[in-house]
Amino acid sequence: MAIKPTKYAQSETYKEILSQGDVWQSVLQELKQSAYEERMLRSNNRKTSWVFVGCGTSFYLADAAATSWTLLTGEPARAVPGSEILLYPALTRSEASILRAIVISRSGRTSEAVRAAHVLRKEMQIPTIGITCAEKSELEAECDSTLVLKVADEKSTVMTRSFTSMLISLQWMAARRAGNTEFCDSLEVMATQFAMRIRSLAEQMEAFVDRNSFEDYVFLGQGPFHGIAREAALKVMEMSCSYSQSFHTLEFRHGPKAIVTARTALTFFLSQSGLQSEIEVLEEMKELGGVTIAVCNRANENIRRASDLILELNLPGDELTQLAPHIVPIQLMGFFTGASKGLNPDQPKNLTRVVVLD
Ligand code: F1P
Repeated sequence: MAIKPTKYAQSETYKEILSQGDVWQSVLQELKQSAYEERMLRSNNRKTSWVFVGCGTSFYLADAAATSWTLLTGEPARAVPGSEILLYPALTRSEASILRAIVISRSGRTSEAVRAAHVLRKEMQIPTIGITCAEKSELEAECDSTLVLKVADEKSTVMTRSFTSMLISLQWMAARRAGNTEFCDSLEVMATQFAMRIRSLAEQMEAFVDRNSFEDYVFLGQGPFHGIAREAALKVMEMSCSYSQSFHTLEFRHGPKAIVTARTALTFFLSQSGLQSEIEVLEEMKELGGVTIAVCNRANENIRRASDLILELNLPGDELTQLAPHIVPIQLMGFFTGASKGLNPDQPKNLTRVVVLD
């Protein structure tokens, strides 16, 4: 679907952000055709616990994937940055139950991720799965098996469609492991419908950033949406060099709300599971004078009253299928805010596409 003429049409990052609905559909088709998960995910009926590993955006992906995994399979799962496997291996080695590891890396070349896969598989004898967007990577050489999502790879330095595509793939694998084919089908419906929604969300966010500028950016989410809030904070930092933080929504009352002013943008990733409690925090921050942004599936009257901007996804299905779409409006916020500050989101300051250590 052609991009409407915009001053950003030449930007690889912008094009890749807008390509997500379409790319997700291709990723789900590839997963359906691949016998990948049969081999690696076959249930051994003994409670397995999972450790998800990554660095930077891939660590926050690990966070959202681990919480999704537990909600879909009932198996314990947690996210660990690659550096913790290397510097504090005892924290992982001590796990009593059967452990499996999933190491996430868009490039498959991030030193901490590749070395972590080696330690997990070779030194801890933990079966290790890799997931990446690059073929024949160093990570693949260190893992028992690797899922390669070539179609989701990107030229952009910051991770956008690779983040959402790898997250959706891990959710799909968790649902397959749990025998939940209905969830896999609803991911396909979500991807098709979101492809039709993404442009109006981009127009909404572009207009909002044109009208507003902020000193502080705060992102709030509970459960699986907390990993999304952490990634949102990183995206705005990476693309616009702004001061940005993330918290569990209800935790924001316990001190951090001290920073709220009219120059603070507070973005709420509203879940269906915790909606009422999360709306109470939204209303309280509005009363404190903050500028409030709600990213939700469907807005009700209370949300409309307490929000300066509402990004409504209007998608069918389980709230977990809407996890990846929730980050897209904030990828756009980071992009437009960076551009409004005269920065080039395609070449973010101080960043390289991969962190390779000696
Ligand atoms: C991870 C990562 C990116 C970050 C930057 C440096 O890369 O930290 O999240 O935006 O591009 O690399 P990878 O291990 O997923 O390739």
